[in-house]
Amino acid sequence: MSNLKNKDFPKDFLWGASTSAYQVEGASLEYGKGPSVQDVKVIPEGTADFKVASDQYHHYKEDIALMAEMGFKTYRFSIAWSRIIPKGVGEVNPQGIEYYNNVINECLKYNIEPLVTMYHFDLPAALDENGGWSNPDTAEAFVYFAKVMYENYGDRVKYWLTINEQNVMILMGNIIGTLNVKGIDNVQKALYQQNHYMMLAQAKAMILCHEMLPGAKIGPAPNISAVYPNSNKPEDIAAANTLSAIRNWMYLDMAVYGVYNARVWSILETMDATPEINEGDMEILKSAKPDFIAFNYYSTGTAEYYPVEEATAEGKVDQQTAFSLPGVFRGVKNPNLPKTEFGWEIDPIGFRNTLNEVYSRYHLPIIITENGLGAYDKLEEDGTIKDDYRIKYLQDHIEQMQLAINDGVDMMGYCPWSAVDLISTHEGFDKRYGFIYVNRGNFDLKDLKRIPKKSFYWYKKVIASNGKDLTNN
Ligand code: BGP
Repeated sequence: MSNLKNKDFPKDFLWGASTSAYQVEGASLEYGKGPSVQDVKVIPEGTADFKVASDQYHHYKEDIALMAEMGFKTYRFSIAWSRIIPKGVGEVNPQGIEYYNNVINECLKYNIEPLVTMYHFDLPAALDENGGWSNPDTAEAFVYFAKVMYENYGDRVKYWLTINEQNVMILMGNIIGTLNVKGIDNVQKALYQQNHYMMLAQAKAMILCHEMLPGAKIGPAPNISAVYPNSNKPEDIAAANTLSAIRNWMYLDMAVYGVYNARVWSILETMDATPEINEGDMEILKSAKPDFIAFNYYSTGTAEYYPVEEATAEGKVDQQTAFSLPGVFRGVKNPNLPKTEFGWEIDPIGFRNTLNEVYSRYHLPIIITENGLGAYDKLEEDGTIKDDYRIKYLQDHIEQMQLAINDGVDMMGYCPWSAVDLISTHEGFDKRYGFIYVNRGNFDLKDLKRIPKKSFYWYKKVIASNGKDLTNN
């Protein structure tokens, strides 16, 4: 069958882009905001802290006006939990409520649909000090936070995302600064208990959303990557399937069907890492139904069988590096794929594969909430930023997304990372993703001026043509 007979993007397709509060806002301890885990973590050497970030707190009007100029139909941003509820539970900060009211209203002024992530890596530090997600009260605090958001913004926000990249927080929490296993011996068991409480928090927030806001839609937002076997040896295929279940499917099987993925559960049993499940938990998990699946896609993974006798300590891994489990699988590099300047493999065809796999498993509409290229952009003497490499990355991914639509995948939107330059999770300000350049360095704040990059004008054309014109000229 030909790949060329492309269906058009749906006419109400949500073109936009994404950011997260702690990476873009700044004003990290101002206007009544309490500290989050991101404000108190140890910042990797040589990279910026999150105090000022892109200072969107003071530039949101300008940023949203530029998004409107690009023709955005949606803007995915997150609400900082500790800006709304400084200690995570209890008192609400009116200045925080007002700030997001302003952001939401500014979006709506331009007919930009707000797509709100409720929790993006920034647990209030006060909750973290009380055990973080190991403490079941944190799940209740999240539901309270959700209620406050629904009450205040539910009249205008129609699209909600529960938790950003829960799978990355469980699997790579040490890299992104969310890990809390202080004083715990069985770390894996603690992590999967935290995961269970997060799943419950998500389920309750989805149920509450449907009760309080009948017209609204809500979904999870994990980081999903198809996983390839490193060969056609059956043991490598089993390894790839297992990694994919651990990394991807456990999170979506639970969010959509309310069940633990059987393959993962059996591995947790062998690792003595199964969570305690209280009476009634599974009923709650089963009765929560997402309206769509949002996911972040940067690349695929590749895995092979990993004999126990070859087990060694792992090297540096992050959210896009496949990890290992001796006796089961090990992540390996894929020599067929080019890499970004930061070592992330680039796989547009893998995007189509991933979209198809997700759709055939869950049959829910899909919105991409992250996809993009981190690079050392250069501000030229003439004031331009010629990010043709980013345009190429996005062109190739949009093309494959269209092929996925042609395959029958129900796509509702596409929000690359990121709308505006912001601070990377662990690699500082110099790893830029935005359509809009922010004039600052890791340590020199300069003037924080906003400058549209070449990709800004390109994306504007893509949106205006509803994805028909992807050319770069
Ligand atoms: C995802 C996160 C984002 C983001 C992005 C790029 O995992 O949801 O917050 O930052 O990855 O990653 P990085 O910032 O590490 O380059």
